[in-house]
Amino acid sequence: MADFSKWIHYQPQVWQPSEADQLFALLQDETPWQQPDIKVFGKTYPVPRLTAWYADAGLQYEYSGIAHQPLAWTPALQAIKARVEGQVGCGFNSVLLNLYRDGRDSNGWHADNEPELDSTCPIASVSLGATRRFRMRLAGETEHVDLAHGSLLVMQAGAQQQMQHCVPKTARPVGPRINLTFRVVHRQ
Ligand SMILES: O=C(O)CCC(=O)C(=O)O
Ligand SMILES: [Mn+2]
Repeated sequence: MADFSKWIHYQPQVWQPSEADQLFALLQDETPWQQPDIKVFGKTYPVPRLTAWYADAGLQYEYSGIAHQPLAWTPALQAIKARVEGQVGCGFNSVLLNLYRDGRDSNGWHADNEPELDSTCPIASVSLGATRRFRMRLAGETEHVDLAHGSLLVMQAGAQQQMQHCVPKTARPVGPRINLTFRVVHRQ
């Protein structure tokens, strides 16, 4: 049996529902959401969700064949980052935000294994808003966690070299969801 518990750790309520409600509303409102293009087998498509990337000044991050320039940390994101760092016990220098507007928005199977990501650090994923299913595959087996409002999912150091994950579309009517994945990006 594939040992998913070696690679992921889920805490359902790191933010109380009222705090999580406030953070969701603030981030939905103040984030300069974009819909960048993704390259898949040489063809370009808009990503099926909205995104924003924040990081320490001077960092660069290229994913899906596109170089991204970071936005500057906001007080709300700094506060979320501080709580995540307290839970995880390591420091992060960037966060990628995703807004899944409804069940048609999704994130396809992938691993966050780009060379600019420090694979000796975990990736910490905060969920706000509608619960969405997070699927993982490891050694030919799949598993899932339903990521709740105010939860924290930690993918341990090295997980991206072992397993893939995705957030599939759903036909079930679901409201919007914001996800924040805190990462460590190498300085160039
Ligand atoms: O929305 C999620 O829970 C996952 C997001 C993700 O995997 C990513 O942005 O790399
Ligand atoms: Mn990911």
